[in-house]
Amino acid sequence: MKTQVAIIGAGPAGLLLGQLLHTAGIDNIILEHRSAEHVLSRIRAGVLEQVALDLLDIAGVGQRAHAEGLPHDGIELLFQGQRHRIDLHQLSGGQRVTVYGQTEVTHDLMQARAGAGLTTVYDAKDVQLQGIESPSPTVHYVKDGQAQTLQCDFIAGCDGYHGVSRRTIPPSVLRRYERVYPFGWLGVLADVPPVSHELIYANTPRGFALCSMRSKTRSRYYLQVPDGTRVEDWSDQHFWDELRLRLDAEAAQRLVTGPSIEKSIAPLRSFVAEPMRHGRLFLAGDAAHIVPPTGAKGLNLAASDVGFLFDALIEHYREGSSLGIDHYSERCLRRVWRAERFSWWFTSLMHRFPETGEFGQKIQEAELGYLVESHAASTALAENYVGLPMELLAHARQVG
Ligand code: FAS
Ligand code: PHB
Repeated sequence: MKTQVAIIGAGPAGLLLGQLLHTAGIDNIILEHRSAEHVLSRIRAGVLEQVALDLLDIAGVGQRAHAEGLPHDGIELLFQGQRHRIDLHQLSGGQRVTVYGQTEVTHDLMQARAGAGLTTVYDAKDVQLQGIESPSPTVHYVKDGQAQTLQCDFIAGCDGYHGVSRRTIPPSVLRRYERVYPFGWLGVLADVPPVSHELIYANTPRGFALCSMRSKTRSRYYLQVPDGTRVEDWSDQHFWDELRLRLDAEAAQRLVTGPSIEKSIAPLRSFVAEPMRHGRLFLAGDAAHIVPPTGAKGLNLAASDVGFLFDALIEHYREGSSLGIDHYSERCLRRVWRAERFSWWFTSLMHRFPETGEFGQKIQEAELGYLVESHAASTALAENYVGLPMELLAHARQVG
């Protein structure tokens, strides 16, 4: 088989890139090593920045996100038993975020791709990338026991943190930056109405909690749990009881509980691999970077990487220019590191770090008290949370 762009991974990064390239008439094939059902079964991100919504619109798949997504103008910070609203819309000069689950984004992109008759090879095993430093790289894989080869001009490594793409960049070239946190997030999805119409981020001496949602009838809650916690040790009742202990009295009283439809633990880490391009291989999304989900940046960074790559590939194929390709890594990493900083800062502010003891808790409460009283500090939080401006996308916008 032959294509212009081989995309490794059918998560949000790979599917969004495939749909954007299709709108520009650039041929692409996606190789995914799991089934479509498995990809859709993963419960992950819940908050979209405007940039991500814009890219879904350019890809022609934004309709449901606009119709069913929940625009959010603010979030609440809970500490010392009190909730304080951060007016994102007012502080960011009119911007907002949209609550729309990653599962729905993935579903919409899968449906659009199938509708366009584009090729996605699911259950593609033993994917290997070769010749990434040559002008005609190849991808080898096994499908139904048969060895296959895909020839292409470029490879987009959208295969997440555990994928094969990043590992194909020579160790002498790749630089890794990482911080692993001593805790994870125990998440529960339940068909119960959200405790509040906006997200509540809680800093408590018992640990962090987050109250989020997927719709007006489906809620998503998270509790900070120590490293090594096993999900089987947490009954639904244990989860709801602990969540109540981390909420203020009004929210604890309003909380509606019910059976979990999904329960899992996500480890927290900050990670960046540089460069995000080597030869004809481009890394995008979790393949290149991981953020702790506190700042709701993971999915949104994947979208902005894809926006930069889409812009660069259009420029290459339409104008024969390599400017965007040559600057891809630098353009992505500038935005990646700012999101890494914000996610690290917000995680450091909101979570319990045993090693910093009572003094650390008091310092966090002092910073939170200053933050909610300071217009400057709240503005800094708001403009990072809604997403920093992204010098888009001259070529991309012409397509959309
Ligand atoms: P993904 O990991 O989503 O997709 C990569 C795809 O590549 C997968 O389908 C995988 O099966 C496939 N793949 C892997 N290796 C392959 C190979 N060798 N060959 C072919 N295919 C291969 N972000 C938030 O903003 N908020 C959250 O609350 C949040 N929660 C998260 C919880 C968990 C458990 C995890 C792991 C991440 C979470 N994230 C969250 C971040 C998450 O949303 C990512 O940012 C997002 O999935 C990134 O999308 P992709 O880059 O497409 O990577
Ligand atoms: C979610 O709804 O899954 C979610 C929302 C905000 C975050 C992280 C996760 O910061």
